[in-house]
Amino acid sequence: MKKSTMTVRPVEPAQDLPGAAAYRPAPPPAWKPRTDPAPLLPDSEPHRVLGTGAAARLDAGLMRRLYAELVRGRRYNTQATALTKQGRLAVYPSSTGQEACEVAAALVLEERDWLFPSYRDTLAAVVRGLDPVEALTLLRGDWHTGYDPREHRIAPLCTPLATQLPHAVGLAHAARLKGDDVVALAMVGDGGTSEGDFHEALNFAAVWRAPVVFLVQNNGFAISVPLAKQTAAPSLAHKAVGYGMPGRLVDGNDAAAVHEVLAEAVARARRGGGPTLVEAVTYRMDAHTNADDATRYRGDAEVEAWRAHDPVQLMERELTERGMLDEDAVREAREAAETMAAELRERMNADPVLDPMDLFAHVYAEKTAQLREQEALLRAELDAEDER
Ligand SMILES: Cc1ncc(C[n+]2csc(CCOP(=O)(O)OP(=O)(O)O)c2C)c(N)n1
Repeated sequence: MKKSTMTVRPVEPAQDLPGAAAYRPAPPPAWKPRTDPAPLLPDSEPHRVLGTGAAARLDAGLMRRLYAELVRGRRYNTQATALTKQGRLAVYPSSTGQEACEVAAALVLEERDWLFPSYRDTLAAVVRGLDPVEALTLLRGDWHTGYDPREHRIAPLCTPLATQLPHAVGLAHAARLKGDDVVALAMVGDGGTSEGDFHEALNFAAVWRAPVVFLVQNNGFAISVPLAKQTAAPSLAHKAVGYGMPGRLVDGNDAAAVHEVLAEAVARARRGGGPTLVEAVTYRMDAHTNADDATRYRGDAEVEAWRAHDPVQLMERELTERGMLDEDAVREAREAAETMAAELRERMNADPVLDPMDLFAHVYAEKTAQLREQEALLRAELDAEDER
């Protein structure tokens, strides 16, 4: 076969073709991050105050108040849990082990601010001033909320995960538009951070610089689901960076540290600096609720390791060592807690007096014809019952 003498011409680069320059895309404008992510990143270790030199700057009055509320809070948790066993309370999601977060969150707010708790945060509501029995009406099954949210500026204890977060953002944003000096603090669990509402709330809050503080209590579990199966993020506080707000990590059992970090975040929100995401690393010492058996998904060793880092003892030790708390003050705090528990027992042991007609209250601003008809029927039945 005759050998081909044809030479293959290399393909000319496009720029050499006539007119090619016209099609060359313009280089993109120089890219830079829209915000410097460095100041938004959480520290590599949770912030601690107790047991460190930093405790020297503590305000004695505030620390004693935190301590007294921690003692009362622990007693509230054990008493409410006991009431579930006595059939006086349907369900109680205990915050034993998490009292530092509950107490600090409540005390850091001004009266004009708003607290948005989840179902685990009854204690925060009580520390903010809500009547201890009213705080349990939902969990006793009497009422959906059981208290007037406006009275103490405490939104209803929220059972659907993370739905309280967009509520908090909406309220805070509206307040800002109206020129009201209000900060909203919303509490959520580690499991709640996987909800769409968490994402939407944080995104909206950051874009509009809403005066909100998001407090995530990372207590290790969402019922039986451990954090490792909940997120692949380096920490929950790191999630803040993606929204453009600062993320802060704090030891959630150190009430002084939680108060300090939250106070900074509240001040930032108040001066128009926008929202902060705070992750408090803590541990749920009790089961998820009285309907859960925690021994099925976690070992005793883990629980015991956390018992050695107990929020009430941490504070008591620090204040005693610094001479800020004497035996009398400890006894006083314990006695006040016992008095509260005795009153709670007594009041919860009395059967609630509920009016069946309340079924029709608070459903519609203007009742429908059908509802009015049903209301009249029930009224007639109840009157007939009374006459019998
Ligand atoms: C939208 C929604 N999905 C599922 C549930 C059921 N549920 C109740 S508590 C819970 C776990 C929540 O864990 P976490 O957010 O970590 O809070 P914790 O109970 O530990 O305080 C789940 C899945 C719910 N209440 N709401």
